[in-house]
Amino acid sequence: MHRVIGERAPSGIDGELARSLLRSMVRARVFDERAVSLQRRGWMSGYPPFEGAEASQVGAATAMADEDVLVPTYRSNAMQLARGVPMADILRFRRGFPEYGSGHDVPVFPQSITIATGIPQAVGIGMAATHRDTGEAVLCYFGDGATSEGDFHEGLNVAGVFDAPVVFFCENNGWAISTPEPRQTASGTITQKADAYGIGRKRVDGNDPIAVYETVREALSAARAGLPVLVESLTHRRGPHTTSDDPSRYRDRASFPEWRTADPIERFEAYLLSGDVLDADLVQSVRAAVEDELDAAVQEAERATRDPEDLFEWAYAEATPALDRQREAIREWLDRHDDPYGNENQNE
Ligand SMILES: Cc1ncc(C[n+]2csc(CCOP(=O)(O)OP(=O)(O)O)c2C)c(N)n1
Ligand SMILES: [Mg+2]
Repeated sequence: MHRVIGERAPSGIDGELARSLLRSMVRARVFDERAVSLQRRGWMSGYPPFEGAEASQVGAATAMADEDVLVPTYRSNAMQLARGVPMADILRFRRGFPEYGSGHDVPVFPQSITIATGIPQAVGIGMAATHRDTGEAVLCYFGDGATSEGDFHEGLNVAGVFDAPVVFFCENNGWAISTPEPRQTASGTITQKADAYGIGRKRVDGNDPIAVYETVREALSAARAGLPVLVESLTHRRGPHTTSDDPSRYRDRASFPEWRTADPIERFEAYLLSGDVLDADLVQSVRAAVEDELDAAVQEAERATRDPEDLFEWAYAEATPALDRQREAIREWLDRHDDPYGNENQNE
């Protein structure tokens, strides 16, 4: 029997919004788990899990207006998912086929893997929106480690001077690979750096999706009105940096407070159950539906195959003589071998 559930979560937030945040968090978690297991069987060469950051990323993504632009990194796949980027696109990108997209219309830039490069780009995107008077704001995602890069300081400085409509969303997960937060900066907080550049600042419990949602919503509306904001979302990386990393070599979880390392999904589910806005089986039923969605997305992503000559396609408008020679050498080599890359049975 279906229980009638309340319309308002304990915080006063709309019940449907609270349930939708939880659904997106669970969907992201299941995606993350599947991606790790796909990597473990060699389906893709590496994967950076976001486990532990679901509330931070889903809360922030849900606060964005449809036209707002996301500037993501390799870690922020939960944000792309919550914004509506198809799973198959993310999987294809991670498998090495970034050019095979579905053609979705979510305003999201390619993930930057080079730390902090998205920050000045986001400021440029925001300034262009102001110049064209199109009204969108930009949410630029990056990690605690990015705040030690020159790009961070240059970007915030220019944003402050030109009132760029940008929210700088720093997800402080406590680690930059093996560098812990206290070795990243001697500042008391990351957000206080905003004062130096004359922009707004806000620190939030990144494991509380409602708090992140409300903080980012306010920050985006301040940004639209000409005040860029630096938001620091405090959470914790529960997994390794990437599937190539062994955090047991360096990590000391006990040095973080319990609220920071808590599982955001368990915590939010318990909270909503206590407020009587949730059916007890919601998480299980979302999990089952997402497993099916993933089966289809993996099959779709597997359909992308590469012509070895693509290697020569995406860097130069006109090939150089050296590239022409290399392309010819590969053609000859391919002619001498049947199915040299094992494409015929690569998905078995
Ligand atoms: C400019 C640059 N320097 C170094 C690296 C290598 N690198 C990859 S991830 C990373 C740590 C980034 O930490 P943080 O910004 O906290 O993001 P997180 O991985 O925790 O999401 C580093 C140093 C890089 N990708 N780009
Ligand atoms: Mg980090």
